[in-house]
Amino acid sequence: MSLLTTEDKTFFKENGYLIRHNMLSEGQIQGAVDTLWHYIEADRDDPQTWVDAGPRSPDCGDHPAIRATLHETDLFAMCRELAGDLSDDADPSTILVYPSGSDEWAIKLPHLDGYNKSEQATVGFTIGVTVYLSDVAPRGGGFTLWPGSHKTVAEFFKSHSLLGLNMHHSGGIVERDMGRIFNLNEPVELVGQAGTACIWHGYMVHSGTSNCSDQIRMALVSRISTKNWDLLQFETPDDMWEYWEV
Ligand SMILES: O=C(O)CCC(=O)C(=O)O
Repeated sequence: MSLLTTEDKTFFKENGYLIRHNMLSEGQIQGAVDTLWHYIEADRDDPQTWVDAGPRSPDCGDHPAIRATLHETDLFAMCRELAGDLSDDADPSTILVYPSGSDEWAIKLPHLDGYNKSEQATVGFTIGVTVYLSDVAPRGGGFTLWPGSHKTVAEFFKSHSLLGLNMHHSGGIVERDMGRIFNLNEPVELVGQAGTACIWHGYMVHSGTSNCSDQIRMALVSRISTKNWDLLQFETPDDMWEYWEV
């Protein structure tokens, strides 16, 4: 049985993302959060120590409790309904946004994600999944994306090299400021309770934001490629959906 309706698929094609709530069980949230707390350099019982704490990306994506949030939920199957046959070796990355301790909220620079760390960069995967392990209120460090930018980017790459954008020095980020290249419309900030997920196109321009709340923004981000990625990664077909299921 399909998990996504025709309307879901049409929305995804048009806007480049889908938001779903309640994608994780209580046990899955608890298991993943407990895993993250092994790495967080702060006192779990003392929220004051969470301000500007670290690390941002604990290295535990291959932990069973973290992997389960993608592979033992409907999220991976939903991605396949959109993008076709996907490689199932993707581990989620952890991205924690700690409370800043300030009321001044800011959206970071809009970017694309890349797949290598060399000087030359290219867009690195087919479809992304961001899932929250904590409740995220507006201005609480939410994942932010620019609806429709996947289509602008696809159009751009028809006449520009996929290797032509700048790789940001920290790696993994292609062209740190996409707003320099495109006119971007109003962004959407992902808010919702733990278990809220956003599935997004690999060409989606997106960003992080600062966290004015008193909670740690806990998210897992999976970047998943089609099984035949080696053959398709430099393809820029006239119809951007040619190799997709939608
Ligand atoms: O969710 C966030 O805080 C930012 C995520 C991001 O920029 C990324 O996954 O590349």
